[in-house]
Amino acid sequence: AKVVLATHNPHKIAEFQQIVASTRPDLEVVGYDGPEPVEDGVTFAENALIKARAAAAHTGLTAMADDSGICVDVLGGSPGIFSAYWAGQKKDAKANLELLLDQLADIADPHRSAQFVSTIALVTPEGAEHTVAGVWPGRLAREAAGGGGFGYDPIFIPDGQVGPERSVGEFTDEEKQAQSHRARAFQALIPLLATL
Ligand code: ITT
Repeated sequence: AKVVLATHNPHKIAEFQQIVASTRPDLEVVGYDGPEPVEDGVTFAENALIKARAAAAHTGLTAMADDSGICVDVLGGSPGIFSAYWAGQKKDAKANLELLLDQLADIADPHRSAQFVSTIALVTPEGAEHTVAGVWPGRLAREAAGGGGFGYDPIFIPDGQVGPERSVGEFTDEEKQAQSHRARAFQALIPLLATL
């Protein structure tokens, strides 16, 4: 089967290609360079559906879209759906994570618990729609570490690590793709892909 991945974020394309290669190698994932719809939903699922619907309509193919972000408990789930442009419309990853660290600096929260969330929408050209979600629990580091991944990876420390704790920025691509929120959401999507 062939699925178009409705994203303009090259990091997401690379990550999905690795995740799919190790779990559903028969699935052909192609990129999307069509028009970008306005993401005016108020949940990850709504925004993922908006992106997947636009790509399915534009290409006539089954489309998959990821809407994702980091949700910080003490901030009531923010940045959440606003993660990509937390520090402004430029989508500057370094400015975003620095602002988030600044916001946490003045708050007494010893745990700094947070989670990465990925919601994947799957939309067929016939109009069938599904959404699935994956969550990666952890906490925010005090400072950025590592140059791997993208976005908030250098300040996110996943739970359940054996040995010295590292940020996702210090993970290898293989380590990240084996356990990320995106990989977890894709696992939940696999049974639905079987029907394609
Ligand atoms: P598309 O809408 O084109 O897919 P986008 O990057 O704008 O690209 P989102 O609106 O879903 O996508 O925003 C996701 C943001 O959440 C992303 O830009 C990062 O800031 C953050 N994020 C999501 N997944 C992440 C990950 O695996 N590692 C680090 N940060 C992540």
